[in-house]
Amino acid sequence: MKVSSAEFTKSAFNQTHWTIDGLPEIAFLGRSNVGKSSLLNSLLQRKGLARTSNTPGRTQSINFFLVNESFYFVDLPGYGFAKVSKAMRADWGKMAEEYLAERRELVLSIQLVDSRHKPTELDSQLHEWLVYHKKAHIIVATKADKLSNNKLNMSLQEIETALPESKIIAYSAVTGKGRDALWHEILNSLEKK
Ligand SMILES: Nc1nc2c(ncn2[C@@H]2O[C@H](COP(=O)(O)OP(=O)(O)OP(=O)(O)O)[C@@H](O)[C@H]2O)c(=O)[nH]1
Ligand SMILES: [Mg+2]
Repeated sequence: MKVSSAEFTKSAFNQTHWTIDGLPEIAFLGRSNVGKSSLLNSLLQRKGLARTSNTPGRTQSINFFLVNESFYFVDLPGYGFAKVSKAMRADWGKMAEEYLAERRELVLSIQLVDSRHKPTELDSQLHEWLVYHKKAHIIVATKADKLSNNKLNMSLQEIETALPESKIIAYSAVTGKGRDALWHEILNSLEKK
């Protein structure tokens, strides 16, 4: 995929801030620190476009990035980092669930899970929500460079058991592993629009 332009458009803290040009959107979802912003930068091959950090909870708003002037990547805040984790109904819930439930422009949700760990309870809840509401989605297992091939394969099986019936792609923002496969899925969902 040739990315000829990619730019930050805006941060949204509520629905009135969402973009209004009707272009299709691909959303990145997952717990804090799982690698959402890194994945977005890696796909676009733009270092530092979406801010990344070791501090969980870095991305607090819904951030829109316009790609090739034809669709948006949408970076959602990470969930499950606040100690007061009243599940998805807490802060994350309000903003993100409203977006997921109501956003017509959304053509694909990319759910990120850490390839080194079993999916968490919140990962499962989000996944069940996506399946139940029949939202087009795909699972990306991040930080694949941190595991041997053998361990990665075992981990992918665990993820498949925990989050069944969804396509899973292993990804590394460091090596670019999974980049072509994920772009393929993204372009497919944009065509279906
Ligand atoms: N080795 C490795 N590190 C990664 C990868 N992706 C992300 N990281 C690291 O993981 C940390 C968190 O990455 P972010 O992209 O900021 O995570 P995020 O999901 O956007 O986090 P929040 O915005 O806080 O929700 C950073 O230190 C990244 O450098 C990867 O594929 N491989
Ligand atoms: Mg982020």
